[in-house]
Amino acid sequence: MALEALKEVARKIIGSTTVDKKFVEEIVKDIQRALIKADVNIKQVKEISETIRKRALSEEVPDYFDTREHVLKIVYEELLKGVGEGIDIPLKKARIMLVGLQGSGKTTTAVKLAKYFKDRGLKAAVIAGDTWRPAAFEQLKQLADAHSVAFYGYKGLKAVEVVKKALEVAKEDVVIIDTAGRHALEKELIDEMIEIARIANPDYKFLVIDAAIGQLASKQAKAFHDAIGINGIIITKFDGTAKGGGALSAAREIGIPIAFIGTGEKIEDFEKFDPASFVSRLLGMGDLKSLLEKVERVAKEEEIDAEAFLKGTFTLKDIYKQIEAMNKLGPLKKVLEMIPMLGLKIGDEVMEMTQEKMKKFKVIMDSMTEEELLNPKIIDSSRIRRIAIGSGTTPQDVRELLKYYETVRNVMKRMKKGKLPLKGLKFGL
Ligand SMILES: Nc1nc2c(ncn2[C@@H]2O[C@H](COP(=O)(O)OP(=O)(O)OP(=O)(O)O)[C@@H](O)[C@H]2O)c(=O)[nH]1
Ligand SMILES: [Mg+2]
Repeated sequence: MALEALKEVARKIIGSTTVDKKFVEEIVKDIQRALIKADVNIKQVKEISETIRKRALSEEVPDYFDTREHVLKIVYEELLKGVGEGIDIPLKKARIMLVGLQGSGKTTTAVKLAKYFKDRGLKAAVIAGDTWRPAAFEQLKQLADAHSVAFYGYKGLKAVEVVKKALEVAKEDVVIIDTAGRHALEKELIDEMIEIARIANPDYKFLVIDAAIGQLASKQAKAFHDAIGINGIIITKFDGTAKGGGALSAAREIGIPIAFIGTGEKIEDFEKFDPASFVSRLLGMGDLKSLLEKVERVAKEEEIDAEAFLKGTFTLKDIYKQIEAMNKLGPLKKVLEMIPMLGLKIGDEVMEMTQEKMKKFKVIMDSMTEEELLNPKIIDSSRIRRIAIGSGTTPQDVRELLKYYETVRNVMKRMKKGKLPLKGLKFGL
């Protein structure tokens, strides 16, 4: 898949040593290339890459990110804008009608959708509204049976009649209507579609689009939208094409949200379209969004501590809080894997050591008295020995903690304003 190249871009940003104008231009070119290859509409490619360039070159980097994190965040945010919206489908009673060109994946998707709702505790059924292709009835029935989804179909009736009759008897929460596909939109098909939509009055009319058609999706979606008013798009076969970006940008172009994505032939190969996690995955970053938010939140908490210090004291208690803030981010190793905080390049060994040390420091501080925590100056060698014994560590460990405290304290002392160079401090263990 061409969009895979975006993972490389993310890696390049993370691995960079200097983020200057030249580097930003290079990244922007890489992104352009990846999007064009993925068949994203050229106008959108320009828009996205221009905004990334402008922001990366002009925005001030906040304290709590380094330049690379900041650029990565910009790339993430602009791609997110670029993929368009998702749609929230409440888990309640609903009628869904599927339309689309021949072979786009409607019948398979009907059962995938039914299974999706079934897995979430609702009863689901499918209706065989394709009466044009002789094998359509059996195909849907077999798939439905195989996944214990209720099936309604009546041979010998016209599609409109089938839907009418089925809706009279179907008592399931979610009812999904499969319809006939054609090579192109013909009048007969359009009329039938309009009639089914009128009779069924669906809550959702989803257009099923094969990702492989790339940018042609736009024309297709417009035609269906004009005919019956689509309120969601399902992109299928995202697994098998390099052109997936085309359907994505078509959705954005005509302003219809993407509801689901089909990623394989199996019924399980189906997911709700969640723009944030979709883009995170494109960048190979796991759940980048919540991670970025966490870093920001925790960094802000620390900043408040810093203000307190600047007014008066900075004690071991602040170090304790700092360590706890780091712990809130989750396993340090994982965090560092995703976002290279502070520009530290640390190997596994050092990283484990660091986390170990954090734990040790905490244990040591747990063995101190309140007085010692608030006024570390009073800790002399006999106290150091007692604390070491109490915490099951060595006097050397205790000294190391005190030294770390002093270092941080000195850095902070040198600061004049309320802004904190959090970067150097957080993982400066
Ligand atoms: N790889 C892959 N194949 C898919 C996906 N969705 C559907 N297919 C395959 O695409 C082919 C066509 O799927 P159908 O569900 O029959 O498509 P349709 O739109 O109902 O086709 P018509 O009824 O003839 O218009 C089948 O071989 C499916 O297994 C998907 O997400 N990924
Ligand atoms: Mg079909």
